[in-house]
Amino acid sequence: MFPQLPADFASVVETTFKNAVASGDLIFSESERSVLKYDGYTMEVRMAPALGQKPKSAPKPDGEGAKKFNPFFPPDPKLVLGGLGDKHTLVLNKFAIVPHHFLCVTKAEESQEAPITIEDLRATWAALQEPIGTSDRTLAFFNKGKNSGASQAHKHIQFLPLDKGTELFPDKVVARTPYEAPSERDPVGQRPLKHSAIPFEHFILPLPTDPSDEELMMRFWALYHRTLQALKQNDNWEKSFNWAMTKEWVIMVPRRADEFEGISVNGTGVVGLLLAKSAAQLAQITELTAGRVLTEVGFPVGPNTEAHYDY
Ligand code: B4P
Repeated sequence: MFPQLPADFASVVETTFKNAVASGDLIFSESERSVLKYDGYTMEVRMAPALGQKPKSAPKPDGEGAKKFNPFFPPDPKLVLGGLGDKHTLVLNKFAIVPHHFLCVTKAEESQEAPITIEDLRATWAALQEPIGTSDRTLAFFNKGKNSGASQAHKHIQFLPLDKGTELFPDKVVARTPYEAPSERDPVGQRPLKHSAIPFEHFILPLPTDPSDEELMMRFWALYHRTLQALKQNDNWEKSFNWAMTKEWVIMVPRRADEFEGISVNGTGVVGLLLAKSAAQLAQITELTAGRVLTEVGFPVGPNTEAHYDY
């Protein structure tokens, strides 16, 4: 059912990464991690000053000139890690701040705005299965829409090997309310969970260890319905959101802005892994608080309308 990762995937990633950095085909920027502690949760900021020099890359997915250059059609052979099933190719991120950051791009020329398919979800699940390098698990993330932090218009899901010991706020939620087999009360795990101390709107569902197509798709759709509802309640019709996933959970966060006071946020940010492109920006996030930044680019936690979702 799930597509097969290329044989010996973890070592293919390590070798291709090493060679691409050495040849200059991959630009790796050093970064420094800071942990911000809040009441009930922690967040992290990676400060990568070299990224501040990087020109603002491609136009927005639906922006003028979005057709210009597509780095994923075809991807640079020096960065390719192999195929994943019939529909996807795995490729290293050309501008990484975390070693072995890779992407899963569609083989066909498909838009980042196109709906997520079961093939995309199967590929995502398959790519989460093998730990890479010294990491013990991987975070998948997806930026959808012009307010989500996305800059490339070709459909791509990103994969970030997490440093050992990284705890993300959805981990806490799922530790308290682990996956439950479907029941009459909740046939497809459709009632999303929230972290009580997180100030911005978010929807989380725990995942089973060996999900079926239906379990993956229904969870994705359950979160998507809440996300659309939140956007509608806030009179926002852009349909921008971030979706992120580990082997344990899936989360969706509706978005209203790409950045706040110059601080850009993508799918890593909404799970608590923020990016600062200068020491000044790190100080700014510390002063504003991560929760404030994330509420400004997302929405404040909304009213509970769960009754609407009983099928
Ligand atoms: P998008 O979905 O379009 O946007 P993004 O991840 O927010 O990256 P962006 O390009 O806006 O860069 P930013 O300075 O914010 O993703 C496009 C992806 O394709 C990116 O990963 C990009 O690097 C990659 N890409 C572009 N051209 C490519 C090519 N020719 N071949 C292969 N890949 C190509 O952020 C810079 C980088 O830091 C991004 O990779 C971003 O994902 C990552 N990042 C941001 N926050 C992070 C965090 N907290 N921890 C670790 N990494 C983080």
